[in-house]
Amino acid sequence: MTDFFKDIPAIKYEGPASANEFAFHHYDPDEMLMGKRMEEHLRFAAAYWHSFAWPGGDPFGGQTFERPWFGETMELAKLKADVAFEMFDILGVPFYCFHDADVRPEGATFAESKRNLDEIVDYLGQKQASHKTQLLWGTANMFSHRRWMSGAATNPDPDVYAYAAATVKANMDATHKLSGANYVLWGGREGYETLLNTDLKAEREHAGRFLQQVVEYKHKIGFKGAILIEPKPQEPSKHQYDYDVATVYGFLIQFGLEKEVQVNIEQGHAILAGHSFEHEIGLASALGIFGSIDMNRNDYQSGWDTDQFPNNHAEKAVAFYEILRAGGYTTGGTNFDAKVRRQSLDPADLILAHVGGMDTCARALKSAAALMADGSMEKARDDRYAGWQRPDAAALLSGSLEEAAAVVTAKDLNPQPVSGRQERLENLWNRFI
Ligand code: XLS
Ligand code: NI
Ligand code: NI
Repeated sequence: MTDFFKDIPAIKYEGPASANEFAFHHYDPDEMLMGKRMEEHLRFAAAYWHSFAWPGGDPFGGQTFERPWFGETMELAKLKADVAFEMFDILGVPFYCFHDADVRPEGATFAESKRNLDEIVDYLGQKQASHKTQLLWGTANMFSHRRWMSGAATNPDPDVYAYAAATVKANMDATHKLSGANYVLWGGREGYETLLNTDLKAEREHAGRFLQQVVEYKHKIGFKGAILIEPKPQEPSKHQYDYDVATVYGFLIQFGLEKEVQVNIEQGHAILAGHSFEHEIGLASALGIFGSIDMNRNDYQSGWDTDQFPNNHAEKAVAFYEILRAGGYTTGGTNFDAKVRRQSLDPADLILAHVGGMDTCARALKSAAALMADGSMEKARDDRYAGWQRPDAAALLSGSLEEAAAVVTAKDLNPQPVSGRQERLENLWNRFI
């Protein structure tokens, strides 16, 4: 045991009436909802990078956190892993996620970085064997080091493409070895700063071939997890190629990957793309590519991906309703890709940020499940589309445009608009929040 979280107890469910800060007020892992334990619905994951690798910098100032594991040695990387698993134990989270750069020191050469990764993967494997927390997903950091500044798979330099291939291969091997449930690709630098120096067509094609190679390799090594793309419109690139769910779907279709790859949807990224979180989830589900969630919000004033813990259960309830409508997660989960603010220096801040996020999601899920059980919302939706159950309606879709047009004269159609009942449905929602 390290002494980083000393005096912080394991967090238990005490119910909404408890005034104990170090307790869950809404998240009861064993509570049954729609025939499933809450823990299995939510599948919470903690993110290694924000809690253990981020130094607390912003564009105007550097490091604010002083953590005993900061530094680029294997010994410190192991201390970091020890503390990380202590946090996972305190929270009781079933999963965690990491990038290579979060868990191992960068080496002077690729071979050295790879050796460091292999060594820490063995260490993490031992941790997983003796703790509850398992790997939701692994990923490669191909955005921080200066070699990636002009892209990874979309870099104008083919040597960087090769380096990206070696990096992703190493990370897929690591994720496979640790029995990860998914492998994520977020293309922060897969985009451009200015079209003046960019061959957009070539870059997209290279990204498409790269993703095909990732899928080929997944099958070759027998990795059973899902490959997930995490859409984001911009930041750090001015324009990112995997802008949003709809853009990613078009890209997958172009490269024949729509049955192979799903999406990891981040709340803050959805907002940056000008969508709601629930829109992105609902669309991914409609397209058959819903995979997993990064549950972190932006500050709505700043227009940046500020990666804050969720604290508005009413807002998240609508998102969880879409997840329930999609049938819930299969390999995916609710990953807190979220960080405490740079003034939140205390170990307790790290723990309580997660407790608040978990409670927010639990409360949202309970509202969503209650609304689903009530059935009025789905009944209203079914009623609105009931006309499409008629045989003559089905014939409109199976026939031609002229046949559909002819119905108007044959039946002397003059359709009358009906209310969309939005406010009544909003009122219905509010009864469950
Ligand atoms: C950045 C992304 C990143 C991915 C993993 O905005 O959210 O953290 O989740 O590379
Ligand atoms: Ni993310
Ligand atoms: Ni993000």
